[in-house]
Amino acid sequence: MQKIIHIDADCFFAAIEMRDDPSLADRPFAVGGSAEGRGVLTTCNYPAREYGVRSAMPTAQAYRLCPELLVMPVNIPKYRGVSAQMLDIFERFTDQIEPLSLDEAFLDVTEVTDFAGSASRIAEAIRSTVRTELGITVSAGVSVNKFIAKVASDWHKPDGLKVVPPEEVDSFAAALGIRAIPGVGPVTAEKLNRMGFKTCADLRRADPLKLKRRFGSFSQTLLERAHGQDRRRINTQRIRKSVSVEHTYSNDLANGDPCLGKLPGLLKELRQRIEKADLSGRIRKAYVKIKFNDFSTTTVERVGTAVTLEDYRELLVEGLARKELPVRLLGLGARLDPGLPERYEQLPLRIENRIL
Ligand code: TTP
Ligand code: MG
Repeated sequence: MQKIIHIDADCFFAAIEMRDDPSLADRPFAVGGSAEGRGVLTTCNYPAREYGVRSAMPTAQAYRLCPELLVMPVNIPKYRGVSAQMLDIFERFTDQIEPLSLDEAFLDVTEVTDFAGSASRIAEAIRSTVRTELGITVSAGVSVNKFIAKVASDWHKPDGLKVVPPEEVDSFAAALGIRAIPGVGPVTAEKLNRMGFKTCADLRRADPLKLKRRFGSFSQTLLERAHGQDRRRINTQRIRKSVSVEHTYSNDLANGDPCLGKLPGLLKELRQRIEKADLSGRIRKAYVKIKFNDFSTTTVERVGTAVTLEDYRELLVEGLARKELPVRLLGLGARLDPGLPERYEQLPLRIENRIL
């Protein structure tokens, strides 16, 4: 059985601004574009939520609901920094991390032996570490799969922990409204409502064939979630750990100068990739990979924050000396500081498009 923790920061952007200016904490406060510029709010603190102010709401509308609302401009680089710090903290507990957005991640702690392997205790330790080191609060959900853990993290928000132990998953899921199922938006919910299904318990009684005719392959997911089941694993691939280029040569290269001669071209390509993905600030190591014509592979690496021809030349010379064989493949790469995962880096851009 899996042990999954879902972490989601509380009013993330607003929490960071409140940390940096505590006078904001007790008054309704939001982060977003200006009303004059027809801006939209990214988020707001909990006092503002009492007035009905919400994420993605036009700022002008928010002022109508709450005239004393204070709106601060968005500072994405600052929030990205805190996001990376959160990720660093998670990594002290497990390497099985799947970030979903700037303030949200799944952690698989099934194999963790610290804290007597207790996922609840790990979640509490993470929450308190984030609070002490970063000055913001996160809520956590703990359960046997992603679906239930994610629903649970919302349960006692803000600054809450909800654990759904294995024996309670069935009844916990039964009571959920169908909108709790990821992928069920307003349109699907309306269709399901018209078929008489409002809760997961209702959905369990559905005729699978009818459901299939209506929703195709999604019907399987619907039924699984209705029973509190979710077989999806943690996807750790989203954290980019390196950037590289490599070439397999149609004719093996003689071990020596012909290989060194390929370096400038490969390095040019690598630099283009680094630039395109905006990764230059995250380089921690340079490495060279060599595959000899006996198909054995070797890599040589060294610490460095820049990718220089001189470094790669030295690494390549060192690697080539390991075997006196012709070379099939050459690769150049840079290992990255975990920083922010790729998908994640795109998120603020999407947000910027939407609100600014
Ligand atoms: P959320 O986790 O959805 O919201 P939140 O952290 O502000 O509040 P909660 O306590 O309910 O979790 O989103 C994280 C951040 O992403 C949020 O602080 C601001 C940004 N965001 C937007 O820019 N636009 C949006 O529409 C949403 C929902 C969030
Ligand atoms: Mg959040």
